[in-house]
Amino acid sequence: MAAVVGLPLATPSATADSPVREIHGHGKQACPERSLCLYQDRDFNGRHDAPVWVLNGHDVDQLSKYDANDRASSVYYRAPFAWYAYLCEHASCGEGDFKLIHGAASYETLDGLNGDHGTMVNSSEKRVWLTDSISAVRFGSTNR
Ligand SMILES: [Ca+2]
Repeated sequence: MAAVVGLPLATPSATADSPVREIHGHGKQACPERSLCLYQDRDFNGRHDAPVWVLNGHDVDQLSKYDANDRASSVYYRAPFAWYAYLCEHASCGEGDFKLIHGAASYETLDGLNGDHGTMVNSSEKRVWLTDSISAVRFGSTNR
């Protein structure tokens, strides 16, 4: 299987050109295919509808632009396993904690995950607590 390196993971269309759109819902089934979904609350918003920020595969250096900074508490990446993304503590994925996730992965909490600290080219493994902390998401290769 070919690796996806440095390319958008979804083809933008005229009606879906924003890298982030906010929907309301709960459960993993609320996440559209080929999307990375950031849920406001734990356990994919539990049993109640709440904000879900849907990312379409384009890097987002500042979730604050979409009123989504430091707000996500669970994540589902509804995509093939070969796709991957970095959840970052700080804007532009600068120095700080981050977590590499693969397509099909889901995390009902973002607390105490095995992640990394540093920059994406120079980091060391550590446990990360990313609940209400994610500020940026990068997709694809680190070689960009
Ligand atoms: Ca943050």
